[in-house]
Amino acid sequence: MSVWQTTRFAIDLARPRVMGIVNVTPDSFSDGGQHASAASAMAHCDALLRGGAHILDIGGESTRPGARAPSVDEELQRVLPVLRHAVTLGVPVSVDTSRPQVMRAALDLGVDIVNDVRALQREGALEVMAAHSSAGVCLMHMQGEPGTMQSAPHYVDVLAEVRGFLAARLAAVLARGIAANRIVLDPGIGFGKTVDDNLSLLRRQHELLDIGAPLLVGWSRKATLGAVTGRGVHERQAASIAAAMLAVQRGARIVRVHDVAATVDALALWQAIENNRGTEQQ
Ligand code: 7PJ
Repeated sequence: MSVWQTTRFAIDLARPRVMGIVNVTPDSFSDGGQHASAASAMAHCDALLRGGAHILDIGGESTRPGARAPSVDEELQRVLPVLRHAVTLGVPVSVDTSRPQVMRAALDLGVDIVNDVRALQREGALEVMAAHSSAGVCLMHMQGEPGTMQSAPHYVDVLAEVRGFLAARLAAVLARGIAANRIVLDPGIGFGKTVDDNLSLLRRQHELLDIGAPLLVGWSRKATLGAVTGRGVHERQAASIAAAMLAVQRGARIVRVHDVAATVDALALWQAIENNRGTEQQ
């Protein structure tokens, strides 16, 4: 059965895995500033683990349209204290970044996984991963750049394009000597895609399963769920769980979510059905 090999942990993908999202973005209205945001992110790591998270994903750069990119130093100051705490918690830790300097600092700290929405395309990123080839990596598809990607997404065939991109990035990373069992792929829900594109990526997700690496997906609270349900970002838990379940049912092995405990419960039910629990009584 498939395993995602990372620096310290071999993550068994025979069962679906839940990656909990930890955002470290400073609240300029709070007196504590940087310190307060780091402390609350650390507390959030602990809360997600109590909820049953299998992996923690920690990021300091907002990819929302219009968000100002922090400097490298700012991003390091945001994420490093939280990563230092997270690596003591006994679960695999992922850093959500596109910057080679942040990847290197995180990997030097013992972080297990690099999660890059730019799929290691920034100059120097492949070299950092090659120098830390025992780490795991998630390669995500995005059309365009966060600031402008939602202005006019366009595809002839979104599945074919996402598939082609992920296959090419997988080949590029393999060519740098990173083993296939350290790599997972992500279609990048909401990253330069219309509502219809995102729905197609779920409907036809099976077309992404034989590229050569397990699939990770993130539907949690995304705009497509708002478009379908008419709900605001903080009212999308039910739709997020439904999307995570549908993605797992269609072959995704890891789901990246905000609402960890509820997703873990939903997937426990899916797993019980999958294991044929109950059939012994019939
Ligand atoms: C994703 C991510 C995703 C991966 C974000 C948000 C936006 N990394 N980072 N996949 N989304 N691998 O969570 O709404 O979908 S940030």
